[in-house]
Amino acid sequence: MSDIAQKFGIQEALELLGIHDINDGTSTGSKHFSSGELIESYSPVDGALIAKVRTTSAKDYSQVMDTATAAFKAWRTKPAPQRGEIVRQFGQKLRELKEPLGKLVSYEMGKSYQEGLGEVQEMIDICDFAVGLSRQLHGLTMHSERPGHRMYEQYHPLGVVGIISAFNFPVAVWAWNTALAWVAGDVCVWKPSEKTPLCGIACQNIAAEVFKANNLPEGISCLINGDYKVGVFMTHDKRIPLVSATGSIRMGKIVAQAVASRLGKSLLELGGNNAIIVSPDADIKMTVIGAVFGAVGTAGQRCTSTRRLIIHESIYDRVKEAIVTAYKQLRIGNPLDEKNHVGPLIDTDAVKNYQNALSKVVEEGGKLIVEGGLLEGKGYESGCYVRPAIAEAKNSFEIVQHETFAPVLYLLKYSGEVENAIEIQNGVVQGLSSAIMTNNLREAERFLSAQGSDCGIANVNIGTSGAEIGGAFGGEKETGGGRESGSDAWKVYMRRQTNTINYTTQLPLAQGIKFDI
Ligand code: UN1
Repeated sequence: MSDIAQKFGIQEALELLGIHDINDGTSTGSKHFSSGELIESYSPVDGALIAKVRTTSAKDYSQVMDTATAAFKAWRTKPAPQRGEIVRQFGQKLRELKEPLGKLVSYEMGKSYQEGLGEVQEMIDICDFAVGLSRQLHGLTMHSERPGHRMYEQYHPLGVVGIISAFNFPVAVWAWNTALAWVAGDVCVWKPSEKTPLCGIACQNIAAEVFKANNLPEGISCLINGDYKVGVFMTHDKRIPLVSATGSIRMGKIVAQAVASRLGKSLLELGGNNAIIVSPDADIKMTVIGAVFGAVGTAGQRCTSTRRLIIHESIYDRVKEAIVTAYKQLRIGNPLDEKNHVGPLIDTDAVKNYQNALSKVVEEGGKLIVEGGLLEGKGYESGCYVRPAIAEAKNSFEIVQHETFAPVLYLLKYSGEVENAIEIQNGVVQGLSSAIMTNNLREAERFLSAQGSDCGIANVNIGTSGAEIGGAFGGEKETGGGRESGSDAWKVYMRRQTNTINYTTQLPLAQGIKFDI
């Protein structure tokens, strides 16, 4: 363990999370089914090797699927409220382990400890939501056109749900899916990002303990490890009716095509290019807090991160100055140290993408007003720490159209009515999150109307990131159209069945068709 890991108690956190042997993942989570090569997990915080984790081979995968399929047969017979009770216990365990898990998230992924804790809280919240839901998985009843007939619909479990998640929310996005899938009666096979494998093992350990304590079979929660090749096992597997995938648009297109070619369902949460419109009626103080947290929180590596500020020309200079001043206060460094605001990027490839975005925006005619750059020297040895940057740009720039997973904020100007800002906001291929800062009711309602934001999430006087779990989460256009988390997102994890029951001695046909024999 490195000095930083020791100082911030990472070893103790790993122990509490049931991770004892850090040199060979076979001693953790997926013990029986890991015989592939070892992958190494490095912390972007200090560049230290945290652990080696064994990947899932094709043979291991087939054993995992046999176990999951068998577990499904038992799990689906348990009444939904009893499944909810298991999810309640899982949420309770997360409450007990919030600090160590939040710490591991921070150390392995690089987000601030506060955000690591927030991510675990998001898991707890979705468990609470799912517990209540376990008594409310209801369908509708309809009136039949035939006398003495009754019609209704019910939701049944779907089967094995495949989950592919990204490094940036290494634990919460899995929980959004599993908590709902489990109360729905499904079992889950999860491939976490190969950049955050220990977070996956920690979660699997917590879940496995709860299932074991309740004498439930192995296989309700399964973990598979590795890169995209392991994901391909699932996308091509007919035994997986639903694949939920979070990641880049490029990855989503590959997953969607593979799953669709076998007529499976996919739930996609792909890239965003989220904007805040700043109207002449905006509260500037609130705008600055919302925009800065949105742009630099998680070092700009949320799919909901604020990438574009669309500012009315009449207040452009004021807003620009206020934001540039706020950027000067930002402290960048070890995310486990609570005095820092911004941690590292996930790895040095992410740093290259960040640097590339800064040179591209200048090449295309933009101007860097907060220069950014790589931080070097003491505390920055991992080579993953960058300064958040701001560029004045145009929406038509190729780089502005593209999601760069880094703290780069583009300032765009609009003039005239709010419609012009909405047009800019919608003028990208992505459609995840959007916001307007205004105290003008008419503008706010225009932004929320059918002619307004085309995103899955549209906020008023709130930034683009930090959604609560109670709402459906996801986006339109190339963001993929999926909805996870709250509202009625649970329906995608179940199959709907329409039932018509005839309690007469006649067999009348629908649509009045006569057929006598
Ligand atoms: C993601 O970045 O993939 O709304 C998820 C948010 C968080 C979830 C982000 N609740 O920013």
